[in-house]
Amino acid sequence: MSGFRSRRTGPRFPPAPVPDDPVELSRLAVRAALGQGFVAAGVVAGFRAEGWAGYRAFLDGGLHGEMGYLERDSEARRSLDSILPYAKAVLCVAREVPSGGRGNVARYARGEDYHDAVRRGLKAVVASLRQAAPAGSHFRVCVDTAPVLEREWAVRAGLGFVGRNGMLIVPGAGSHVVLGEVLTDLALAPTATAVDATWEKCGGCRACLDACPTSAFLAPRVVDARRCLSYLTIEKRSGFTPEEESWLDGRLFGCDDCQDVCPYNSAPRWSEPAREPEASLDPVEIASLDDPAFQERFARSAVRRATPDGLRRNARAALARESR
Ligand code: B12
Repeated sequence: MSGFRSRRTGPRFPPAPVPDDPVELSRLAVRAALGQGFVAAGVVAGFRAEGWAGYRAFLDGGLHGEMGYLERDSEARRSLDSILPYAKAVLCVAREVPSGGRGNVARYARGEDYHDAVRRGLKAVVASLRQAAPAGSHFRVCVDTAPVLEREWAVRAGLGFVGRNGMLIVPGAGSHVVLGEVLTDLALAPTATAVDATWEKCGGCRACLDACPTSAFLAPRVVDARRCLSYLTIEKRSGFTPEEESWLDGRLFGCDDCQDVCPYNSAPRWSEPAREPEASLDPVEIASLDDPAFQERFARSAVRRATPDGLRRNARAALARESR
């Protein structure tokens, strides 16, 4: 969930030599990723996004609201070579987010900024790969920092499937994971068999669709971001309409409701208040936090994404609700 500057680089260097043993290199990449604590890892061979038409339909429907960067970088998401010239394969990883109970900050944003944690792990993986890969190979680490359709690539790498709530669900771990990738111009071997891109693994369950407090799902997997509390509290830059404000229910950053009711996400249940201090922010304190104090407080937190104005706006909405 972040804006980025698209790097529309043209070819600047010769493509990587063909590796002697692409299967062994892929195995090494996956082993190194699991060794870094990622809960799932896999390699896709390819560079064209197959689900781009669905992405385009999301934009054409205006479902992205004020997230103009999604429109600006739309074309770049079609193909990974818009990010890394001659890209041929992607290593995809998933990292579990902190566990915890109810708070006014979504779980993925608690504790260390996941961008930093995932990037650190992937850089270590790249260091191992470099030792085994032919000289002249190139790698680019992405953690929601480049125009990549991360969920699609993760599915194609065999990490899991996309549930009705639109989330990548890792069997055994659930959906409370964040994603990252290493793009490379090395011709790595795929670690997953042909993708079983069916959406049927939710069976008849519609818990997430029914639990969404704002009815943001237009259909299974189709989120109207303009109604999603994650968008409203993190990405929306303008003020709230009275209706939007009435939806927030005290949330200050993000929303996990469509994940917390999912049977693939077992314990701990969301019913218990979280013990971790970073699970909840004090709206009184946040409403009066000035810009430098915000920057200092959230320097190493994903909460920074909301911007000082946005987070103060959310805090004011929470306080207005308390005083009603
Ligand atoms: C914009 C964005 C948002 C927007 C829009 C969300 C949405 N559903 O589209 C808002 C602000 C609402 C949002 C909210 C959240 N987000 Co967000 N978000 C993104 C971002 C930057 C782009 C997503 C996007 O392109 N959306 C447009 C739709 C159309 O694309 P899509 O969701 O990827 O859906 C496509 C795929 O599912 C694809 N697909 C799926 N399976 C397969 C299989 C095959 C074979 C093919 C071909 C295609 C395919 O088809 C769809 C159409 O093309 C990504 C990072 C990234 N670069 O991808 C993070 C990301 C999706 N967000 C993430 C998170 C954690 C969240 C929240 C949980 C945060 C929170 N707690 O508040 C919520 C969850 C809301 C939800 N149910 O989706 C994680 C999701 C991890 C996961 N397990 O899936 C990501 C991947 C960031 C990361 N690096 O970890 N987010």
